[in-house]
Amino acid sequence: MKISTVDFVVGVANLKQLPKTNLPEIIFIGRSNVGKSSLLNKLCNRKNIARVSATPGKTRELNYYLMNKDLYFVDLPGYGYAKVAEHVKAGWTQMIEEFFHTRRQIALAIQIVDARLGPTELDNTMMGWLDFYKVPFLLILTKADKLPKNKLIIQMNTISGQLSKYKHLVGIQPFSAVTGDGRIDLLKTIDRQIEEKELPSSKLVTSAVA
Ligand SMILES: Nc1nc2c(ncn2[C@@H]2O[C@H](COP(=O)(O)OP(=O)(O)O)[C@@H](O)[C@H]2O)c(=O)[nH]1
Ligand SMILES: [Mg+2]
Repeated sequence: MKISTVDFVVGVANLKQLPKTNLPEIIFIGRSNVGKSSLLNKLCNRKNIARVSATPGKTRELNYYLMNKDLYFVDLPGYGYAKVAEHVKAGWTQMIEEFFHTRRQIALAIQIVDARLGPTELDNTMMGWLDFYKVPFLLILTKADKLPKNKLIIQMNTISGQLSKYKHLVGIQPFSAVTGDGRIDLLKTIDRQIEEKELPSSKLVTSAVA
């Protein structure tokens, strides 16, 4: 995929505001400060597509970006920010779970974790939901530039062993927003998942014609 156009569409604070389209969606998930905005910007080769909030952890919106006029990148709110009130966290939790459960057009969820730390408890909770609701997901180890190559390989192997229980995990890939390493592979995985998502309906069309 070559990204030619990026248009911000809507910030969804309530699932009733979700765009009423069938375009495939790629969703980006991670705790605050993991490097989600940097990854999105690097992926799109833009300086600042991700809207920056003055108060970290305060934006509770799912930000929809229309890519090349034919798919959405969805930036989910970062979680794990300590200063967020419990009732706000609970409301958000419910909304995200319902989103995973009902949004059929999600082609891939990209779960972003720090390459040095691996998944935290909250990241594991998130991946547990994704797996439960049968959402295909990819684990990205970002800030990979902060680890020497051999350490990165060991980390990938260790984490891959820990995640073998998940049925809907499609892969584990390193990424760096500083060097751009992993960018092409990530775009390839996104392409592949969109193709797979579109297969069932194109099969239908073919058999209807035949
Ligand atoms: N070395 C390095 N630093 C990164 C990388 N990605 C993000 N950062 C830094 O991590 C901090 C948080 O990044 P940001 O993208 O704002 O995180 P977000 O809160 O998840 O959107 C910033 O200081 C970034 O410069 C990376 O791949 N490598
Ligand atoms: Mg951010």
